[in-house]
Amino acid sequence: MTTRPSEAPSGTTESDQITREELQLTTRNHGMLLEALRYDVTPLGMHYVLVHYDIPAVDEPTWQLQIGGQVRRRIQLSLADLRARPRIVQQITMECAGTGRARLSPRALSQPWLHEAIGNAEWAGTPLAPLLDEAGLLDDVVEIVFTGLDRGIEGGHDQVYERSLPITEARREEVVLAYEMNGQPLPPQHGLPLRLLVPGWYGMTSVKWLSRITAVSERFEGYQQTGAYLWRQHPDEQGEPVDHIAVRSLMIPPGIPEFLTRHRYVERGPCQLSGRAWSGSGPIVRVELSADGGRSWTDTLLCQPIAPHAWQAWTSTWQPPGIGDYELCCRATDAAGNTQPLQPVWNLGGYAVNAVQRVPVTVRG
Ligand SMILES: Nc1nc2c(c(=O)[nH]1)N[C@H]1C(S)=C(S)[C@@H](COP(=O)(O)O)O[C@H]1N2
Ligand SMILES: [Mo]
Repeated sequence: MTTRPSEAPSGTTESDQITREELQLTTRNHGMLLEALRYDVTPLGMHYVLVHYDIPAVDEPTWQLQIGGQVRRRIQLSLADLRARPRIVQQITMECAGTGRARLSPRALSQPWLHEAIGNAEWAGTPLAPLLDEAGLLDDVVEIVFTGLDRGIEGGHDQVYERSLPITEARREEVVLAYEMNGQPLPPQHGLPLRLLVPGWYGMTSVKWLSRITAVSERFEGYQQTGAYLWRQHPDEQGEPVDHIAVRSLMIPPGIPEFLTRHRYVERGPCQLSGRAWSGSGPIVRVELSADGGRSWTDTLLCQPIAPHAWQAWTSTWQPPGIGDYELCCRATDAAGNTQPLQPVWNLGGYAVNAVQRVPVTVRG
């Protein structure tokens, strides 16, 4: 458990208001509209998008993936070469590690997500492990570094977007280099022409606009690895890397919204509720529902996962006892025994804030 600092640390804001910089980020990046929880596979364009810098310009005919570093044979592959390799198609639920950040105070000045940085797409690509075998990793290799084409400045330094994975993670059979999303070539915002996908890990691991894969014999210390995505309370703390997706559930907000506040109105009578739940330590074993802000809970009907790394559907019929105001919450528990907390747990970067969703609802006569 964590405590929030008495003063806002630098790079954070205590304001309830969204700052100009946060607004700028949220108009570039977008979440998935919660009503899209109704689709098993998130339609193209509705999946959340997060782009740290700019979407890079890619010349597809000349684009090549380079595999090198501590390997016996360097490999270069065109998109046609990659498409000619073994192909797997899998549904993967992705989530940004910053989901829930805007529920914290003080909060890190970054993308101020509430709940919606999620999506479940059908990705097609070629498995990474056989490519690593063909390149032949030297004995002293400890990690694989994935480099994107996008550049920017972050933490006061020029950056290319790069992240690494330990070899055992990089070799998991479901880790793929993806060139299609929902049966279409990757859209520019999702990584055209090629991206890494690491099911079960938060989104920052799944490097977009992939250009280089490098085997290294020392732990990678790039900014996105050691400067960000750390669970910590103070800036001078080393912190714990944020990696696997924390257990979470969401509901489709019922009834109709008031335009500005998005407060929900439902008519009197039985109310059908449904949503999804997922975890990087899945599957989900239980989803509960509360209509009194988390004081009492009832089990919902939970479906089996469609695929090992896809979200699971849940449904429940809520019988409001009468007209009035209610606060609906849903809470998931995964196979590893993790349950969503009732209140957000503070951390400096605002990562993995998986507290239960709260949906205020008025039942009308
Ligand atoms: N090259 C590159 N890869 C990246 C990013 C980026 O900015 N550049 N953003 C990461 C983050 S933080 C997330 S959450 C996911 C978002 O993927 P999506 O936009 O396809 O949903 O991509 C990851 N891969
Ligand atoms: Mo992210």
